[in-house]
Amino acid sequence: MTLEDLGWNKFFAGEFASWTGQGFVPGRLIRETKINFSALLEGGEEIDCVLGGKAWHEAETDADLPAVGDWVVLDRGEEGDEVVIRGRLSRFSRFSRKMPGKSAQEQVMAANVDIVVVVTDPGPDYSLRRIERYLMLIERCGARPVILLNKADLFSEGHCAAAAGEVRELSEVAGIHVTSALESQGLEVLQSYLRPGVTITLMGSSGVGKSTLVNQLLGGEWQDTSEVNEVTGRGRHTTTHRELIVLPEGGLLIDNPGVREIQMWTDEATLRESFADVEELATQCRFADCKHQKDAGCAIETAVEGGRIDPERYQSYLRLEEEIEELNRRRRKRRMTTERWAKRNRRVKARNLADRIELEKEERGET
Ligand SMILES: Nc1nc2c(ncn2[C@@H]2O[C@H](COP(=O)(O)OP(=O)(O)OP(=O)(O)O)[C@@H](O)[C@H]2O)c(=O)[nH]1
Ligand SMILES: [Mg+2]
Ligand SMILES: [Zn+2]
Repeated sequence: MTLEDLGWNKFFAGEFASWTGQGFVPGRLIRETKINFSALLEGGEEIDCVLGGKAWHEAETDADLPAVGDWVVLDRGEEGDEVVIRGRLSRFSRFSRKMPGKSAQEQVMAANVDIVVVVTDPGPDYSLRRIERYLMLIERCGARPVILLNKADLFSEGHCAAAAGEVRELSEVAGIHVTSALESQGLEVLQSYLRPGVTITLMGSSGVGKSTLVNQLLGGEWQDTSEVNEVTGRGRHTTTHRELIVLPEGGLLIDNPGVREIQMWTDEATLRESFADVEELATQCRFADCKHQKDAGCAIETAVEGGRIDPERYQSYLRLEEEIEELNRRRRKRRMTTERWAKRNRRVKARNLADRIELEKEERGET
């Protein structure tokens, strides 16, 4: 297995150039758990690794942290040492969503992907609004969009074709295919997208057949590491970890756990940009400290009254600073964790130093 088989190219080689000569090797992250990462190296060796303190520090937001699909700089250290991620190479693309919950911040679900395949069905999971949201996120990611209407065996041909037609209305560029993972129908279309070094990530709700598709493409040999779902009693295997799989015939697939919430993410710059015209008006208010709420000579309120600015948009603008504050709160929270970590690391170092002094004393026979 060459680096190219794993998706390596000139872009990453250029990114890695500044790291050479220090004994580091590049690796592609294939798995992430709560405690560590797994990476694939040239030759196909799989190793576990942890994030280095400096790399952690340099990440300003969660989205900067390494994610599955990322190329990282690995320090193997001495024999028996923990392998440490020293840095993350820039991404050519990333598929993100809004972090679940209140924060509007970005969560990277897969890095360096060429194609995002959204799996759904023409039945219970089918939602044009959700598909539309996925398409917007994929457009932002820069990857090629593909929509699969899976489980075709459960529906009439006419029904499947009608659903595919509706999805086609949403996008002219997306690849739209009707498949049945169970009956290996239409899988050749997925195969046609797969080439050595091409990375495809599979997204969609739980139970739509993402893992079944992966398994079929692997010739039914893939052992999913998930547990059987005891609750439904249907013996369903629910994927619990995001995982990048290298296909024997070339190409890379990322299988994801089912997604419940798929929303647009945003950041301060994007938020401010979307209100650039209102901010411009604010410079024309009579008072520099205008709160734009019943203040005399407020240019924004005048514009709202004159129908030049939508009242709802005006309300969102008033909440803008609050929202930005919310975005930054999360950032600060991350920083605090970092500092706590640093403190703990210093304590560990201090303890090691104390141990060493103690040991040296012992060796000199002073104790
Ligand atoms: N009838 C039919 N059943 C399918 C098809 N594809 C998958 N299934 C079944 O749907 C169930 C869920 O499939 P999975 O592949 O585990 O779904 P998933 O998308 O990986 O789900 P999560 O891992 O929870 O996100 C399994 O019982 C599959 O056998 C299909 O094309 N037709
Ligand atoms: Mg799965
Ligand atoms: Zn004003």
